[in-house]
Amino acid sequence: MRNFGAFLGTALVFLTLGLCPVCSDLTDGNAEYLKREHSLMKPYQGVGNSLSSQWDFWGSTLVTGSYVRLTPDERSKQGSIWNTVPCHLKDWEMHLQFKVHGSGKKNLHGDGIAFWYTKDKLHAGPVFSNYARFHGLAVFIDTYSNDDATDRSFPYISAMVNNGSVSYDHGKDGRLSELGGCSAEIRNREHDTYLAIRYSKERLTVMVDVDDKNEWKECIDIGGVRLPTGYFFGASAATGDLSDNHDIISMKLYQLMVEHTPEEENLDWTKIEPSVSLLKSPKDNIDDPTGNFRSTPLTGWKVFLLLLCALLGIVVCAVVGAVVFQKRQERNKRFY
Ligand SMILES: *[C@@H]1O[C@H](CO)[C@@H](O)[C@H](O)[C@H]1NC(C)=O
Ligand SMILES: [Ca+2]
Repeated sequence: MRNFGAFLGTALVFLTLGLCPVCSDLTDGNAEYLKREHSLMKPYQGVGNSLSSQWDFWGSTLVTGSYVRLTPDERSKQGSIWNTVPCHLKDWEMHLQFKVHGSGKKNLHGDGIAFWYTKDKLHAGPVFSNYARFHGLAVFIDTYSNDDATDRSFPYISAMVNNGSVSYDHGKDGRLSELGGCSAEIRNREHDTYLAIRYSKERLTVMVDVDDKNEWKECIDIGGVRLPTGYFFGASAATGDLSDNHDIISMKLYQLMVEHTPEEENLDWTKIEPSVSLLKSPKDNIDDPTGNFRSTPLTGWKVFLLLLCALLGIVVCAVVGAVVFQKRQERNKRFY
């Protein structure tokens, strides 16, 4: 039996080792790498339409001491906020703290918030109040299902990379151009809701933290994404016949310390065309019934954890089996 104990102990050590890279997966608000010139934080000093301002705002956007309201809970409002400093970091992670709330009942509210990393800023249009043929990255927090035929649950978070050739289709909730997505209950929550968007080494990862558990849950994770440096961060929101308050509490940008090869360093990163090399075309996207975490491959540690769980299961069965066998033998001895 001692051997089983030792085996179990070893397995637990491996389990802990296996989990550690997961714990430290995302930047843990390390202030050292916080980039103030790309961050928007209370009390929002330097927000406004002055020459020295690092953030411009447009439309219905209202800046108070505790939030930046892109739209109020009123019909036909459009608002946005844009970082005026182009981002020259190759590897970054944006933490967006937001709040979507309003008096509308279930499914009678809209339209949501979009996060942007694009060539142009303050370019108004029909996509959550921004330009539809944008260059760069968009992450949509879509609270209203425009497509009647949809089987997915809203609010729905999705990502899109565009080189200006494709128009986001609002009537289809952008389904034809999306790279991946997940459903998330983000509306009228009592606690804080967060979205993390990480771009590093051609990999785009979107995580959500909306259940007040202080942990990131994976929403989108895709490779082969190419984005240039020198684009602008922004956020925008719009209301139509239905409405909501769309508030940004903070946008915190962290620099990720990542090594690049000399060849990569010598590239002119400002000349990169936004693109995605997918194994499948985004148009082939079909929903899985849960609408969750699709197109997410099993990464190394997940496979490892699965194997480990299987192993632990076998160990537990073996231990229980051995104990039962021993007990039975003792009982048998007493009988004979
Ligand atoms: C833009 O993307 C489309 C497909 O999404 C592609 O066919 C086209 O070549 C791209 N244009 C440039 C300039 O990269
Ligand atoms: Ca929609």
